[in-house]
Amino acid sequence: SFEAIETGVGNTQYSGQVTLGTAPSYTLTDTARGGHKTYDLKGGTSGTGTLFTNSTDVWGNGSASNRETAAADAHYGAAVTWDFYKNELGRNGIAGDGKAAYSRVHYGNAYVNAFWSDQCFCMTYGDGAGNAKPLTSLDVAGHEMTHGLTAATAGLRYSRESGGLNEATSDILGTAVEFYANNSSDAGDYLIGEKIDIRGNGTPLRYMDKPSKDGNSADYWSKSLGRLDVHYSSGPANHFFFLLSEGSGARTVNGVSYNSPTYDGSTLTGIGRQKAYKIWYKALSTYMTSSTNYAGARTATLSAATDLYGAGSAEYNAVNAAWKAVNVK
Ligand code: ASN
Ligand code: ZN
Ligand code: CA
Repeated sequence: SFEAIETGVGNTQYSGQVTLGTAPSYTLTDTARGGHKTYDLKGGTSGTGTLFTNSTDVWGNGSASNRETAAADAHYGAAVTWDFYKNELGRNGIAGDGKAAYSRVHYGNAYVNAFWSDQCFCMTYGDGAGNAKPLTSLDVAGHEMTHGLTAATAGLRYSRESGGLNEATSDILGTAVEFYANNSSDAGDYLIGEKIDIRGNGTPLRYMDKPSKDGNSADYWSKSLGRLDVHYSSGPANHFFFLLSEGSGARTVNGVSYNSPTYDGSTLTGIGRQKAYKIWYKALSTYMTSSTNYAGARTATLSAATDLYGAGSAEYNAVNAAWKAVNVK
């Protein structure tokens, strides 16, 4: 049989007007991407919710007061992440089997978070509260979906150093997704959650060039790193990814200025973010395990760089230098 691939128009809050995968007369069902669906929890905190349905194929109006808007953002985020996995990582969905996860929006009341669940194999987004906006920005969607990818591959345990590496994997690939989208309303950056104002003071949740700018994250590995919350012990790996991609010192990318320090005062030249995320993904999916720590992440990424670019290649040497620059030797 033959199935038509339907698309509608999404008016998102964060990414402008986008094309959404929909099914006829009309639901948020992305037939071209494993059948990913987006549901309305309507303030509930359990179950699947109600599939978004509409009499027209236009979804949301760019404002959070329209309940389809968060759905448009979430549906778009899942689509771009799916395409990034497929086209950049050569991976057919989160589990590599072509099956879609699903998304749920409007979770709870004034909920200021988003999360992945292995139980439902789904992403869930709160509406925010006060200044904090809905948690449906593209980098957050890529971050949450990548928790599913990590669970399906290395399975990095969510505590101590492996937990920091789990969090960093979500920040690294969520950021890669944001760049990959090449969306004029949401240019790529090395900041996490810059659009959702989760702190209410206009600052992003995390900074990859210098993680300590958030007031909590570590820039460098130390023996006590594993005592930090996993969202802060991710710092040295996020910093590694920035240095490997862009190099050290001052740099402006898509109009955002960064200044990335090194532990030993060394000066680094980046190899570009595409090579950097391909190395990270290869390490994650081939060499890392549930108990991988920072020393293990170093050897995993060096093995991945050898596989992809050769032993002693410029890329291999850059991986080595970037880990040294965050005090992993
Ligand atoms: N939004 C958070 C995260 O993805 C939820 C959590 O704490 N796991 O890290
Ligand atoms: Zn996370
Ligand atoms: Ca970002």
